[in-house]
Amino acid sequence: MHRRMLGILIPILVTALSVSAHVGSSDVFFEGDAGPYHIYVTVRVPQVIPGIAEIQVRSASNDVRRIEIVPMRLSGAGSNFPPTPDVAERSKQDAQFFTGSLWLMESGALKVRVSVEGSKGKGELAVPVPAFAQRTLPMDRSLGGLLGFLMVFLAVGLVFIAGAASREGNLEPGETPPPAKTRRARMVMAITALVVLGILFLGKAWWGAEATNYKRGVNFFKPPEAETRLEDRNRLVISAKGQDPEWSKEVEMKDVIPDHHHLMHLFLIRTPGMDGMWHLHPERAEGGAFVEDLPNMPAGHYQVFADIVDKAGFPWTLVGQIDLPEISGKALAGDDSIWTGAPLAVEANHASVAQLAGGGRIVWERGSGPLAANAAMVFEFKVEDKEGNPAKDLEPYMGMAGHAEFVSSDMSVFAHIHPAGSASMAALELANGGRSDGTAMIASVGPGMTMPKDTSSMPPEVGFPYGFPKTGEYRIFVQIKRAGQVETGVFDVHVQ
Ligand SMILES: [Cu+2]
Repeated sequence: MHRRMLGILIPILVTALSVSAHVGSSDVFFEGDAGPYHIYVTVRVPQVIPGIAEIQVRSASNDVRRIEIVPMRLSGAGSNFPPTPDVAERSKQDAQFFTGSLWLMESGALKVRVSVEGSKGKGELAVPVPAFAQRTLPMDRSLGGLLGFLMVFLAVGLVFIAGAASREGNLEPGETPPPAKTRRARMVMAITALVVLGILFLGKAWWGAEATNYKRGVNFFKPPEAETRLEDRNRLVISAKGQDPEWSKEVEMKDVIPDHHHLMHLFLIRTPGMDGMWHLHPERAEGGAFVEDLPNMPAGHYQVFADIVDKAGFPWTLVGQIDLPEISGKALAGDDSIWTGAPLAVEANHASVAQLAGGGRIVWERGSGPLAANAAMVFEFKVEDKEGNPAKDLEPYMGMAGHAEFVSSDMSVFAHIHPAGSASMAALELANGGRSDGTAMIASVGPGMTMPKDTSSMPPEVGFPYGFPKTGEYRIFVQIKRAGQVETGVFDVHVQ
């Protein structure tokens, strides 16, 4: 938790949004098991902090009686002592759908604990919710006008009341105040006016200091800059620079924690057109910078997104851009992957089949109808082999059935999603009281996240809970592993 920031994030005139390790994608989507119950959770984070988060829980089965929700700190003090939970309300139209509202009182790495009760007993899980103020909202004009009027009315009123009290306070009814009292009353009014002006001045200074602090808090939580440079022909060096000077003191690169096997997940997307995507895993060098020896890459302009998780479990995405010359680099290894292909095609955006480089394909079971912004859904994909049969050679890729990146054409939205949803695996682990590399709890979280010893039992389907944050054109990169080879399927969509 960024304790010092908590102190200065006193919310005045602000709106707040919560974001995961993502850019421009504020809601939290989650799929997992609360004991015997499989549930889908969406957290729509408040416009103001303190503010009200809207929670939606859908149960996959019809045997749930009661759901309780409560917000807590993700880890550390406070994460073990929840306030009294709220009971989520069951929808009258849909008995498996529950909704509730929760006050989020502070910024930082939070979680929402969901307790489920039903015919199979009780179950519980926690959804990480990184909450922070995103911008400052100007005061509503009519409210400002009203408050201004009241301020003038009260200030002037106070001066006149003080004057009247001193002039006429101990007169008989009907008696005219003597000139000496009138003079003294003028004096009292002048002094009162000075005192009132002094109070107003101090108030303005206090207000200004709070507003400045808040603005700094807003900057603190903006996506940090990925500063990149090329060394020795193909060595990319990445360091992070926060939007607020305090950031690098609070979030130290030497303390970031691994998230599904890696300290950093680096995405280089060739722009415009998004006709190439490199998903790499830089190593941390001395001093906290990250380095990656790049593979072969064509010259071009690249958008940089780099996911890290700080030691408190708060996910950050560093954002940057770099122009690269043609690079002849090292061979791909480990979990690194590359996709190159046709540029984003807005016209033909309803294709639901993506050919894979290895000969198979990924079919998106998207149903018909347009895609709407702000609708939570599960994106389900089926992997087929060359013959069109369900693929039998799927393997876990970095501990999971798949990874998906949802990227808008203008680069304002970037979301790295897993079968368990939008939370980082490391935060999920912290939220549920485990260790901090996201892979230990994989057996207990959600379908598609199990890591069977016998790879022949990996199912050919993978699903990702997510919702587009706004309208526009998006490219979805779906990444899976088949027979030791990472494959990427690409889908272009228009979101209404
Ligand atoms: Cu991933």
